[in-house]
Amino acid sequence: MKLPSVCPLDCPDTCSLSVTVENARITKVAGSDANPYTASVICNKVARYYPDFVHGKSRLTRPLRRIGPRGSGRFEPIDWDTALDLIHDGFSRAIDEYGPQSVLPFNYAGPHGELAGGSMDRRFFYRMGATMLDRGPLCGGVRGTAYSSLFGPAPGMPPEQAVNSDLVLVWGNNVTVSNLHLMRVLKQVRAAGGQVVVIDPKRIKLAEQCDLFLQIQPGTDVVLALALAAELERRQVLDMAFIDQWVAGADLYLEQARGFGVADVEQACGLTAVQFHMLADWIAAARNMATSLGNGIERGCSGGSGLRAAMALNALMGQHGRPGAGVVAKPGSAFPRTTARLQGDHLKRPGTRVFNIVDVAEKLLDETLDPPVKALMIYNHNPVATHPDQTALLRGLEREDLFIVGADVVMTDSMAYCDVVLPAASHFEYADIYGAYGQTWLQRADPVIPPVGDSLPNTEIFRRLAARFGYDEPEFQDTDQDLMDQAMNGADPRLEGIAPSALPTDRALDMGRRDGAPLIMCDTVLPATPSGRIELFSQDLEQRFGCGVPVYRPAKPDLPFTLISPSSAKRTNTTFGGHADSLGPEQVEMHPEDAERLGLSDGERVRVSNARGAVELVLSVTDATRPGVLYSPKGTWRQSSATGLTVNALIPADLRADIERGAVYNETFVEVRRA
Ligand SMILES: Nc1nc2c(c(=O)[nH]1)N[C@H]1C(S)=C(S)[C@@H](COP(=O)(O)OP(=O)(O)OC[C@H]3O[C@@H](n4cnc5c(=O)[nH]c(N)nc54)[C@H](O)[C@@H]3O)O[C@H]1N2
Ligand SMILES: Nc1nc2c(c(=O)[nH]1)N[C@H]1C(S)=C(S)[C@@H](COP(=O)(O)OP(=O)(O)OC[C@H]3O[C@@H](n4cnc5c(=O)[nH]c(N)nc54)[C@H](O)[C@@H]3O)O[C@H]1N2
Ligand code: SF4
Ligand SMILES: [Mo]
Repeated sequence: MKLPSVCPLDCPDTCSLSVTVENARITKVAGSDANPYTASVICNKVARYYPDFVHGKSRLTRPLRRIGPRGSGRFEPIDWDTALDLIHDGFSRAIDEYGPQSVLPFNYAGPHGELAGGSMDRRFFYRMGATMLDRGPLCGGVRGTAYSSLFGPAPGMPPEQAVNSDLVLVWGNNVTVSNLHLMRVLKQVRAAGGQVVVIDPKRIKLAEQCDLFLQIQPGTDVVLALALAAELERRQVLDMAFIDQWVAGADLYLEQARGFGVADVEQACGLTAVQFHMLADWIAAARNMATSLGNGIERGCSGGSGLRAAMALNALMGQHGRPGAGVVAKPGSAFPRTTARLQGDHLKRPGTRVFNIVDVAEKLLDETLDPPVKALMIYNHNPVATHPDQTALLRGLEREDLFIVGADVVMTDSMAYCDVVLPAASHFEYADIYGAYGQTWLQRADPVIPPVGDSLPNTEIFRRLAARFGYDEPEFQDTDQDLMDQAMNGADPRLEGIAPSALPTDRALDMGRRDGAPLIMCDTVLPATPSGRIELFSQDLEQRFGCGVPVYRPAKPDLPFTLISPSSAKRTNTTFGGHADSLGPEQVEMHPEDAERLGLSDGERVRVSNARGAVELVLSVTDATRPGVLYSPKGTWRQSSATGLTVNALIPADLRADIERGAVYNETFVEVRRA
């Protein structure tokens, strides 16, 4: 039997799926054409690993109680009532002695369904008065604020629209790995004679199929983008009429840009003057330029500035207002989400403290924190494997006086630290409604199999927890169907009069239009900033972070190599990290010149280290990376490294991006020797 579903993983594409089910077991996962953007194509990892993720030996099927030391993975099964009692006891002990803010929900965005991602759980913790979490700094927060500082909360160009472009800048976006369906659009652009430029420290697959590849030094995008603005001004090719009408802060911006020139690009970015001028020529000549920015740039000390400066080029060149001219970004804000209603924002207690998610390890280890964190609930998240400064987080989780609850679909490095582990149902086992963050098609899915073992969907886990805590308000009585109807504005005409909970599962609905017209910035969509223009100077960022215009504040290297750790084709973050292809040591790529100097050869085990820790990896000698830059994909599990630590142990938590104090994964300085 083939049934429709949707991929819930943390991936911009949110594919529609066709799932083969035999005897209540998933035997095959393939793409479907319900979503015209993903059009029956899915990535290999989902096809290859999902059936085993759902039914394999790592799957959690019963609630568990820890019987061994933290991290040992020794547990005994218990029933749901016992689990709920233990959680009630643990949280109540903390609340009675230190107040509700001593409880911290520690969740990120594992499942991207609106219900599983954040609904009943948020209501539960808001009602409790637990400490709140600012989750953006782990991922996306820098890029999000960078975008809204220019455009406000308005959608950018949906990815399909870039077929109308004759120049596409793919900047810090590993398309074939993490944004697969943009490939089709880029192929169409090139087939029509357009050009694709890739700006990335690594020669990614797309770099071999593009017209110009700029292998930039990590963290220096802001230098390139500011110098381009100054060069284009010098050539007198800026679109002054567009700037007069649509742009605010261009004077202050250009004043900053004039401080950067081709010599800085050569020195900081490691690019040649020929490359720089070629890109300037192409930008000057483009009829419709689209800029597609991934998350690579945000994970550097000047990441927010790099993103803003890259986006500013379209504004200065008048590259908005036409199909195919603009910034491919924030299609997610096209969905008629009613998140405050779904998550019960009215239950928030004013004055409750908010932690930056990247600070959690530091908070757990801070003996002066008042109130201290005494109870934690980890769900939709595998922080041990994904946070910077892994050893600090592990030390925090080892605190014997800390009560830790976890909920996940599978046993993970983080679940191994919990006192009570709850088995979560996978999205194949519950109904949910799906927006997306990389495209504009609204989807819904019904369960395709019953819950495996005693697992329950997140919504039901928190409904039961609320009941156990005596929270009897109507917010905790809502069914999943009610929640779906509260997740989106059912009155939006694009829903065609269908209630969100009744949306078809074999067809996606297009949110990429307003009043029937395509989304075009400075035409059908207006900048939603205080000035109503694209703001190249941001008052807000000036006040909060001292960078009203983009600034270059690089980290100072204290070791010979810069390590970057972006997406892997084998995993989504850590998801599928327990499957065969990820069990062995991960690779680290090094340039042949560096390998020769160190006397290292391809395929041998190396130890990559700094003051924070050491990781064992397998050396891959390749000129796909720059001299001095190492590349090792994120998301490995601890078992993959002989040291029990992953690359995240090397990443500093005290180095932060210029805006939103975002995590800096890509300016990690390390040394390498034979293992
Ligand atoms: N070195 C390095 N580290 C990074 C990054 C980097 O670039 N380099 N990037 C960062 C980025 S981009 C991100 S987004 C973060 C991601 O960090 P995480 O959110 O920790 O990563 P995921 O692997 O997506 O973890 C999600 C977990 O949710 C679980 N899950 C899935 N569905 C459900 C459900 O319905 N219920 C429950 N209870 N659990 C569920 C999954 O099994 C998985 O264990 O990592 C960051 N870490
Ligand atoms: N297969 C797969 N897909 C994924 C994920 C995954 O883990 N695996 N993760 C998902 C998540 S949570 C996210 S947030 C997205 C992230 O996906 P992307 O937006 O693609 O982000 P990254 O993979 O972090 O990095 C993208 C590219 O930026 C480059 N890069 C690194 N540093 C710099 C820099 O300083 N400047 C420039 N110009 N480029 C740089 C990297 O080499 C990489 O090629 O992907 C999602 N999709
Ligand atoms: S991970 Fe991304 S590309 Fe792969 S099936 Fe899911 S949404 Fe599609
Ligand atoms: Mo992410």
